[in-house]
Amino acid sequence: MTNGLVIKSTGNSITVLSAEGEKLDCRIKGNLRIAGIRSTNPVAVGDEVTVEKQIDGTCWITEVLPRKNYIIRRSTNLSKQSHILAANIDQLALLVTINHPVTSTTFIDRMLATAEAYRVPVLLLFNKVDLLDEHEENELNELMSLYESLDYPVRAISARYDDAVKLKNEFIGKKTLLSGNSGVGKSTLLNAIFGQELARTADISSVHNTGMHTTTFSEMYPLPEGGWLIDTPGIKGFGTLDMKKEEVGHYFKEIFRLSRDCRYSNCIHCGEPGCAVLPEVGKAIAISRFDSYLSILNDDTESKYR
Ligand SMILES: Nc1nc2c(ncn2[C@@H]2O[C@H](COP(=O)(O)OP(=O)(O)OP(=O)(O)O)[C@@H](O)[C@H]2O)c(=O)[nH]1
Ligand SMILES: [Mg+2]
Ligand SMILES: [Zn+2]
Repeated sequence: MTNGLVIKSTGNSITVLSAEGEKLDCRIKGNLRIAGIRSTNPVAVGDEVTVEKQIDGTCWITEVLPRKNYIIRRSTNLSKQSHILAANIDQLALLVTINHPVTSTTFIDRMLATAEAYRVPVLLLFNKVDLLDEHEENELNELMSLYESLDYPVRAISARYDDAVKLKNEFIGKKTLLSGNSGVGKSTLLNAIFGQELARTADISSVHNTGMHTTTFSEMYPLPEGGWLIDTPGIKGFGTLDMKKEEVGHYFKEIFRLSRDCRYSNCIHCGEPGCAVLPEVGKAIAISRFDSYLSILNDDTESKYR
């Protein structure tokens, strides 16, 4: 028996880095169950696990140690199946592109709300700024000041070019999950930070192909200076967690702040008397943020966002 860290998970095969520094190819014991979570992957990258080594060399994961946190997603809102992107992370680096592909504000806000729910700090990285025309640059500036005003650290970068190296300090000593839509440049950023082609990235010629995932499994890479970067497949749809309606507003910082002055403690800010939030939409609350809030609140169809 040994303890280890799950550093790669492709679905059927799981790589565990043992406490002794050995990489073990592991399988999951059929009766392994994690209390309370129904997911397609009971073991995720970032998990601390116990491994049992058979005499014939086969390694079985027999236990997943309690998680500090995890980022989970449901592939669609209607499906009950969820997938754990990573566990025990210190930071979520959310890559966003204004164009090629377009990242919707709904997607950004859903990710932010999820991170808030698990109290995971977020670093917002606006990538591919080299591609922006004047109009898109204005959009970038608007979004950057919006999220800055909400106290999220934001950066504008071009991962394909060298300035990503300047970001390295943000990652040292932490387990960071790289996340965002497919094609936003997660693997490109990872390679830039490490200064070598560790992860496969999309061909330059296929930048405009949407719907194709280049990274198909999660893997974590150790930084020589300490810390880990976790590359994940791009997220398309993003189902929400099982939040109670009156809870959703807790994960939008500015809505939460104002909601303390609502007359009713279970106010969902949809026209209740004495609501302190609704009158501030378009003023202290950006319309795009309130739209995202409403989209989570009314999460019964799955077509509204990507
Ligand atoms: N112009 C420009 N292209 C970039 C930049 N960053 C990444 N790209 C390109 O965008 C494409 C997609 O990059 P990837 O790193 O494969 O994207 P990904 O987020 O890992 O995508 P998935 O693995 O499918 O989730 C590649 O052709 C990259 O070269 C950038 O800063 N500027
Ligand atoms: Mg990738
Ligand atoms: Zn209210």
